[in-house]
Amino acid sequence: MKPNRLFTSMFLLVFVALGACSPAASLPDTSGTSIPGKSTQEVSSIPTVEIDALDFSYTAPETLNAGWVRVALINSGAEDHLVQFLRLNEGVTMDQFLEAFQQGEGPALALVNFEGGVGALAPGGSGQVIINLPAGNYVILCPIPSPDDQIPHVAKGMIMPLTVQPASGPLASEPAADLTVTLRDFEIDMPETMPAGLVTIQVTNEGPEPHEFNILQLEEGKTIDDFQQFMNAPDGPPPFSSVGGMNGLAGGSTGYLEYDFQPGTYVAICFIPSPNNEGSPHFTLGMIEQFTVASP
Ligand SMILES: [Cu+2]
Repeated sequence: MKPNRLFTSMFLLVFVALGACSPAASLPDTSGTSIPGKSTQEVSSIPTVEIDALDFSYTAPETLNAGWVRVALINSGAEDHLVQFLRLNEGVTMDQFLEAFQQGEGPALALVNFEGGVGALAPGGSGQVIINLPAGNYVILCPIPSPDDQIPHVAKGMIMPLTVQPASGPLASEPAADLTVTLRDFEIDMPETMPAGLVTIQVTNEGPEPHEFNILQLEEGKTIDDFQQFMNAPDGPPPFSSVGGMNGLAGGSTGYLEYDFQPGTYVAICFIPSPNNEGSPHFTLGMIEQFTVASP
């Protein structure tokens, strides 16, 4: 190829690329304006990190900046997945964490701080949360067991180290919320009905144990009793599907769940085990609520 020909091709490429981009670029930026009373600038100034969940690994950046960050998870796998951010305690290495994990969930969780994440999503699902990450060494992982062999995904490779470096430049401000959900040992304090459509929910954990606000959508006509029955004695397909939520937050911390509610019946639930109660999951101790989303 002659030099002038190359130049022409490059020019054409750039021209075509610009042409393809300009219609989108000239559209007004509508991101964040669908929530009344919310400042667009505030929403758009929070950086977004995209994480892809696969069977059984993550595609995610290795480094993030400290501060408020929007975590957008897509489940590209064939099983349910979530992403939990765990900050390793000062001086704890990933290897030490993995070693502790061999001894059980309890010893491993004693070495980390729960920093939130996106709750369990069915295959093809997506969800997003806004969490405030302090600088430090992290792991992200999925503890969900496979339905066929009951082996947790984390043991199949669904764990990844991640570094959160001290922020440089201005910090994004904390988002504004439309609704509040409060978690504590052992209850979920929340409205009995949620509005249809896009809402930002402030999720605060008053502790002392770590808690999560995971959301399950019940099949048409099913109730929380059907859910309980299934958990006690699984028989046939589950009467619910996993539709995201806020994953584990340490006691005393707050995160935000950006959620687009469809009409239906739901269960809010915390699956985190309690070390003070023989490892019983929190929902068996009271952290489970049914709620509805009415048609708009
Ligand atoms: Cu809990």
